[in-house]
Amino acid sequence: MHKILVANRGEIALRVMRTAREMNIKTVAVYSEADRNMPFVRYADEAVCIGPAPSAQSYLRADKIIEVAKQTGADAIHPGYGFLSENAGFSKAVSDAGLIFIGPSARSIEMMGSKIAAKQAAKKFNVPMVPGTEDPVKDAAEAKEIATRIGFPILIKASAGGGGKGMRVVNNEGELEEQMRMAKSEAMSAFGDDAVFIEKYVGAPRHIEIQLLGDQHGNYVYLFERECSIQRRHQKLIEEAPSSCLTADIRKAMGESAVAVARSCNYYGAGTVEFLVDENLNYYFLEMNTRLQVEHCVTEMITGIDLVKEQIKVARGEKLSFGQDDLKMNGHSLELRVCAEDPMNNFLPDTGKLEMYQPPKGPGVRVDDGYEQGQDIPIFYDPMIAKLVVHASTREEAIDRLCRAVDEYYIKGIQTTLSFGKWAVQTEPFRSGNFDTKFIEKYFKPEYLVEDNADSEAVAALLASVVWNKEKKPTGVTNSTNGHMPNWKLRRK
Ligand code: MV4
Repeated sequence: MHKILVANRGEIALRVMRTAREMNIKTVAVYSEADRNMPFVRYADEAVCIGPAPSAQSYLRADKIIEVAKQTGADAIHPGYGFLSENAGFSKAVSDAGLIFIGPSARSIEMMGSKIAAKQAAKKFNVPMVPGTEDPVKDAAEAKEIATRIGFPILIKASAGGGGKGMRVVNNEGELEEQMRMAKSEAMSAFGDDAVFIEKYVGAPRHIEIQLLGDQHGNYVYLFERECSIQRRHQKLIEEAPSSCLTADIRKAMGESAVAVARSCNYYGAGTVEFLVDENLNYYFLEMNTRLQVEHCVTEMITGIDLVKEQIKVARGEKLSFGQDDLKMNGHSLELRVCAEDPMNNFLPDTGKLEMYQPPKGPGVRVDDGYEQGQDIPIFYDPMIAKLVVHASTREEAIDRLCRAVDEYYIKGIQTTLSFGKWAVQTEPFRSGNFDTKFIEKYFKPEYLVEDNADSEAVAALLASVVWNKEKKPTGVTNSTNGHMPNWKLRRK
């Protein structure tokens, strides 16, 4: 493999290109008209504009992307996450064009894309599942039978859904008929497939996922878990590895179940198996994500494995160079997604210009970002602008390190989730490890960030004085800051 086309943008495009460069593989960026000045475009050895800003006219143009790969002499395509990464048709089209898709086969993507097919495959390997159905439920009468057997509340889920899309909670028999009808019609219009299935509703579960790697020769390893319970509207905000609630025995059992799910669809490449974990630490298979995930970095930090490098090696047909016993967890890692969203205002997207942008540095800090100072955050794409990842020997030290890094992180021009992250990791439930997917709903109030806001007013005042010193002040007056940034965070919270 000599040249990889990266069919993505922003931080993940850069992330993939960095590893390619370390492996002496050339890179091709494809970009939309909105992204011409982005760092990933400059970082690539070659870059080709593939269309206007909307994704449907650029990053989702499979035909165009494959054409550019051929024109530039790329021999492989890495899809990143989102966009075309879990599109079975794209995986197949790339292979049919004589190129290597750095990801799983079209068949694996297709099987795991159907939640019903995924459950049926996993069931043969005795993977634990929430009580419910592994077959499509045709109508309300059948749904009623199932609900009577497993008891309310239940969840109706779309087979073609996933990631929380197309789910409906049903609390009692009275709601059943209406919810079935709505679920099916929603599934039809969203996915073109009205197949639904039913599960017992697990009230306040944890969301824990297992990272795995498989090669094309049937070898598998699991790279332990990521705790992803801190999320909002099915968008994760904080992830960590390891989870503070698993025992070594449960970790091993979940790891082996995850590998069984991967085996059930002859999976190869990097993949993630999602589980729900209840308060008694029972775990249940939810779905498999057939891509490199946003939060893969926390796994890299605790295992020392470069997941993109392993993806590339597997795609080249190599055998995994390590086995399960070679893998050890080292220390603790936390990731905070830095999104252009306003946590004080219902996490609404906040677009605008990154007037100032200074990421944190120092021991145990990794920032995977996609923008730089002076750039506009386009409205066309995901609002995540960076991932702040820390690593330390213990969970407590990782929390302190994340807080320190948030203090150093300096962003002006847009609201971000940084203040939320610092608040969240310092709460008692987070510190004690006693939290679930209802964390934000249960504990968060926008007022809790007001103190941070007062702080940013102090920052604004200090900045004004810097500008005044540099630009407006009559000459002859001594300059106490020399135009450098003052110590702008006055106190630790
Ligand atoms: C569930 C559940 C409770 N019971 N299934 C949401 C994402 C999708 N992968 C599955 N999801 C859920 N499935 C049963 N049987 C609760 C959720 C869920 C959830 C799961 C993980 C992380 C956050 C969540 C937020 C709300 C609901």
